[in-house]
Amino acid sequence: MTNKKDKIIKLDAVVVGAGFSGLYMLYRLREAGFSTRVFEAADGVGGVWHKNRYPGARCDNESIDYNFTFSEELFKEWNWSHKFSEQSEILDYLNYVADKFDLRRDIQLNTRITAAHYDEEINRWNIQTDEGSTLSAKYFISGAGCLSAANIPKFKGLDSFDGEWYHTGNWPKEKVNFKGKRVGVIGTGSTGVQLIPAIAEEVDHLTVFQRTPQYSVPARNHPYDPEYLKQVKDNFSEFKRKRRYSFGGFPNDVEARPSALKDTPEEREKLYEAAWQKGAVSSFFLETYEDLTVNEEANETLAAFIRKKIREIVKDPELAEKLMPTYYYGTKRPIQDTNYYETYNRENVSLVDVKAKPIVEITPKGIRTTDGEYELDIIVFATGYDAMTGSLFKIDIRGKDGITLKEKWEDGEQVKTYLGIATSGFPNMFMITGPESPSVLSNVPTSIEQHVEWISDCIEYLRENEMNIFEAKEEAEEEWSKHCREVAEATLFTKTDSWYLGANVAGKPRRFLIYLGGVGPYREKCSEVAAKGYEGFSLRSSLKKA
Ligand code: NA7
Repeated sequence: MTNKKDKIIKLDAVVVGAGFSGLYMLYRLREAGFSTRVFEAADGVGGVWHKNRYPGARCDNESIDYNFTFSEELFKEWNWSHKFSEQSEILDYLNYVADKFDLRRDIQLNTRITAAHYDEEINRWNIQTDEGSTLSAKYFISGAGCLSAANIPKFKGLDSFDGEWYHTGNWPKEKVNFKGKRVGVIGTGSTGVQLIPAIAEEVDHLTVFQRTPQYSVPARNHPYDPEYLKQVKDNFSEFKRKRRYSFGGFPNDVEARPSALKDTPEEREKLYEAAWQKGAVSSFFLETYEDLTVNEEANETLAAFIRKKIREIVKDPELAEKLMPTYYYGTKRPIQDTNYYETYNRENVSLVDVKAKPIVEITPKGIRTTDGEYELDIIVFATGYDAMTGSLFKIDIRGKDGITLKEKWEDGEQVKTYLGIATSGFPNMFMITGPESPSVLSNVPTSIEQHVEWISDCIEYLRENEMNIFEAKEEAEEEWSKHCREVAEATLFTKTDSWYLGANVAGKPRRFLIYLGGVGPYREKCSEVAAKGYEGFSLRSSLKKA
């Protein structure tokens, strides 16, 4: 009798994760004739959209932009209900994609990839899963996502808590009953800002534990006008082209003005007010001024505008001061909301400043700060993710000479990738929206489609040219990493503690891991590299046939 442990499954490609990345990667590789299997730890497809089921969860990129464009038919037959879709609608969409393209037969759910070791001798990846399977693949592809490894701060005493606790990124499928409960929310990032107004009405009392006050602008979400959707769909090709070659991965038609400092205070006020009334982060970022993230003075004009709005909305001036952000606007993940600041006018909502009075421990009854104990029935951790590298480090990935990815990137002086797609020493391993690509500072589905298509084309190229080893060259990644850092350092992004820099996770090295040169220019760079026979990568043939 054989058991799973004895049987080695041989495949062309193994893909981690069944979110946007994994679904499309599977589709492309299967279409190209490669045997491919996707492994997903959760019990359904959808990636972060399967797990982020917390109340208020929705996308803050516009729905018509936040989807796939590889299939015109798919794009045209799916109808988004609102400008900003809620989590369940995006999850329905991804399930629809899985069904439409018959993807499920090659997706193994409830299965986590625990290890992936490159065997140089046979030029294959040996892959282990948590249910005991061993796989052997030519290509190991991560679609694990940039924001999927939950960051639960290591507070003393969490195990002793008598109530319920949840992290927003692993929200249960069953409804959490907040009615009549004393609830504590730790964290005021984009998640906390969505969740807080969504549960405030239901709870008995809500205590928000805030470390950094945030700038947030109104989302002004609304149902889509069918006429608008029709127009976009009728112009699909142009829409797709614009989206792919734009700076942020959004096909934005409104041009920002060059500098906030060239306008008079009255002109600026008028522009900011119009953006505030229109709503959404994109109205500020893409449609006001180009120098907001590179010039401190320009940035302050918008920061001051939002602070003024907070003072107008929050009735208690002392509370308003506690909510006052001071960092450079946009250098932490920009946020949009529905009634966030308004929620603090409610009688049953209070704010605790845990920067001034830090959390000391979780007790059986609640949370103790240096100021005293807050008794709670439920604690919600809206404390974000070990971003960019966390999901990769959860897998024991080993390249040549048994070197782990963590050893190469974290114990070495710097994460280094070439184009955020591959890293030297790890042949035939690809990362979809990996560190040092535009990833989370772009419209992510646009970036995912670009990476998936590039990777799939590359694997086809290797097959056509009878090569079976693909590896980033050290000098190319050295140069790319340096370029990424230089681009980032010319902005204000590196001047603020944020998860973009890993500053939210205790002990994580502080490094900016997102390419800020823009989606369009980045796409052109990747295409140029491919057109030159994958310049900067080493392509060869191993003696043994893989
Ligand atoms: P974020 O943006 O990382 O926000 C996490 C929040 O939790 C933020 O306010 C943090 O404060 C706070 N935090 C983290 N650790 C602690 C500790 N130890 N004590 C108190 N407060 C803490 O995560 P989100 O889930 O909101 O958003 C992540 C992305 O997911 C989002 O951008 C979307 O792209 C999807 P800090 O600001 O670090 O002081």
